[in-house]
Amino acid sequence: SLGSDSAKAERMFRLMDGFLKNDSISLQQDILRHVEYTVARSRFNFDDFEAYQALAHSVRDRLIERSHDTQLYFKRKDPKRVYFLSFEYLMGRSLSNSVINLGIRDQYADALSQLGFEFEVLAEQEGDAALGNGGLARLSACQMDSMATLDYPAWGYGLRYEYGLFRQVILDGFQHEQPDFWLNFGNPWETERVHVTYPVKFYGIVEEENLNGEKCNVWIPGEVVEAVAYDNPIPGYGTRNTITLRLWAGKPSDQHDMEAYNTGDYINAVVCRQKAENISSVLYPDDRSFQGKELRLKQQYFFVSASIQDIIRRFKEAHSNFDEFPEKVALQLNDTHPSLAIAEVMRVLVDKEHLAWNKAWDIACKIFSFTIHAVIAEGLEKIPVDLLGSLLPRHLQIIYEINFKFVEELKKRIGLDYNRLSRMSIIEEGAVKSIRMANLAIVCSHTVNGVSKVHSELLKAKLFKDFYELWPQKFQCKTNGVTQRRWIVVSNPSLCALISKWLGTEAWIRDVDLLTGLRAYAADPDLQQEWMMVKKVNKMRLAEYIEAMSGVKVSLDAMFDVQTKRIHEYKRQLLNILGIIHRYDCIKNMEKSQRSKVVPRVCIIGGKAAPGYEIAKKIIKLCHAVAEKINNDTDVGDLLKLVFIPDYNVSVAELVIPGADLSQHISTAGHEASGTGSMKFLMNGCLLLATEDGSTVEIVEEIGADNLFLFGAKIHEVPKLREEESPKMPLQCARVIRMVRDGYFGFKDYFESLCDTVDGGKDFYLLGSDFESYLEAQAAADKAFADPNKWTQMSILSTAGSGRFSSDRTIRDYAEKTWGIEPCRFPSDG
Ligand code: GP0
Repeated sequence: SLGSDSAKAERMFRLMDGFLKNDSISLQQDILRHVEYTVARSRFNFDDFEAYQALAHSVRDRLIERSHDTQLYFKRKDPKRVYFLSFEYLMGRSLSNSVINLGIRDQYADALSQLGFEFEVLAEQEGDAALGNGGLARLSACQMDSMATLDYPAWGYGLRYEYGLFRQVILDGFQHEQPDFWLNFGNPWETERVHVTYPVKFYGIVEEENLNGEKCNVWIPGEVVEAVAYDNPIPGYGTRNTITLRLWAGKPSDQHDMEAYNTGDYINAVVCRQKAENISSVLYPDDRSFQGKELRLKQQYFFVSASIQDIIRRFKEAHSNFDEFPEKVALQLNDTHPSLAIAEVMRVLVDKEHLAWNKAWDIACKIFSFTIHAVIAEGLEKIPVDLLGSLLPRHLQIIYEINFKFVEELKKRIGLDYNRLSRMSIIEEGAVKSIRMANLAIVCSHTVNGVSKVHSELLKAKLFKDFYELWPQKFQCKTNGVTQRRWIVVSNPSLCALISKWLGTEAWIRDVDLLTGLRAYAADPDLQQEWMMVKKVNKMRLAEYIEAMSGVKVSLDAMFDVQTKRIHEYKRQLLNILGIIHRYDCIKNMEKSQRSKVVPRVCIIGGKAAPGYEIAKKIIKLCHAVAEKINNDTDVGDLLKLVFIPDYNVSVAELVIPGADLSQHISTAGHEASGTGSMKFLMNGCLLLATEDGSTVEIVEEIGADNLFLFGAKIHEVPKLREEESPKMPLQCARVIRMVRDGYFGFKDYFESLCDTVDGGKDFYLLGSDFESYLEAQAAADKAFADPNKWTQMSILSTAGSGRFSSDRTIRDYAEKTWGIEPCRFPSDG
């Protein structure tokens, strides 16, 4: 009975002595308890890594308490929830971020120092969770932090890859990929939910059956794999709310094997079981290029099916009528990767819940929204019909049905314009008949958005013009943002303290618009002095790392000029390197007396190339070849250094970004959907040298064109420039390419095809055309750097103007204008 239940609960609560305490003695006891009983080392004999593990487990206990409170509260209030479906998350490390968001970092630091440990040193023991490729994946991580902090009733769903993004190792200047088996020493942040498992089915056939006189389709699958939930707590800052990132892992299903065991094929059955685990084993390392591979499709469906089953189960716990589904559930598709969810929701509603097609479709259209990250058609996923048909026969039928009804409707609206009809169709006829996943997502979603103003406009004017004309009200813009908790508070503690001191409050950590308050002091010599000191400290950290990494000693007086991001032709790391060669060449040819005028530079480049992307790999090699030449030229000395930082990832970024003076975001205009790296640099008071692409356009609006260095062709000029008969090739550009071709940096033959991309008659990314303008922007940056006060003022204004690029702003916008959800805050701040 209820009485005894509550008595039982009360007794348990008393036994547990309430919640965990955060005073220094309790924290020390907790850490030691975990050393002894979790890590199973003697309390008196453990190393830094074991201390980190115990520390992490003690933090995890506190996260679990809060996430239980949060979930119970959500359950009680039953608000509309948003489910964020993303195939990739780049979480990086969790320790510092967690204790900061929990508000107990200093307590932990004290407790540890009394045990003879340093918090910072232990935090360095943690490896990165790198379950994603680049911008899209880190964006998901930033947005989770904002959803938690802003108290939204949100869940993240994804895949628990056993191998994250490959580790980049450089040998002789060439990139090699090493597997990232990140779970090797266990992952203290996750909780395996052995009871939260769902069967996910593949292959087989569809049969028509009679159900109470009505025809219905029954899918008889050929393979079943079990999805198991792993929950990762995401604590908000300045709130008790702690939400969940639920990642699915593949486990063999018992249902599946019965037959084999009975027929005596024991060995084969066990081997088969192992295959199931492969589904979630490895992340595809290709950034913005889709792979029509069966395993990839299996991963997508596995993730989608488990998530939808989980969402529907939670809904059904409190509701019995699917009419209420759209009032309680919003589903966000982070790019096309999870868009099979549309077909899956339809399948469940029609085949399992026996709703009429139109009713089910009506519900589906009210719950889905879709974010596009791609810029060009080639970046959009297409799944061969044959592949989908064999793996998911019922889903293929459903997609055909959706398309049939859509095209019928479309004919009524636009007439028999066959060109347009075939462009808009979800099915692409052609050599390989395939499903256009973006079209499927647009047809079903109530809201479709780009990730910066210019990107959203491009979607309407080019990529999805036909759809925009049909449904203008669906199209929105949600400019990306990054979280200041990770990118200032965690990664740049000195700057964090300085900002709070001058603003007289820490409130900007939750309310980022307050950063504009720094504008009033931008010209204040005292702030400038302190600001320079902070930059110096961060440059020192970075310089130490560079020396340890590459043996190159760099001067702290030099301008630290950084370009770190995935290697892509459109991001034009090659333009940067050619510019560096030009600078080197200029210094070499300069009268000795002139050299004192040169602003010394440390050029830093970092980023991974997709393993199969040959040109990108050649860019990495060229960077090393040029660095070898320059760094060993005593004649140039500290005037110019070039370093490649290997294995760029979230934790390396936390070190690099605060130490940068200048950062480059130099994509060919019209190619970067948004760019989110630039926002992190901006927050850290780093000046940008950039093209007018993606979100840079909005950064200019916010901080003013005279506080950054802009150059290059504008978006609307690019198509014309590409049409020109013979591409522009200024002398300086031709000269540096000649140096590469002549073997000045060695590897003559190997670099040939790379040079061809610029002077081979096409120059698709317009390096030649933008070259002079790039050099001018670089010269302007040199000039500004020579005036430290001016530079520092620009730096302060950069941080002051970065508030608009917080993911808090982005998420609030999604919540209000797309998802229709409201904060649901646990009523306590204890
Ligand atoms: C875009 F299409 N992005 C894709 C993709 O497949 N992967 C990916 O990381 C990136 C964009 O390139 C971006 O411009 C954008 O800001 C980011 O997605 C998040 O929207 C890189 O910063």
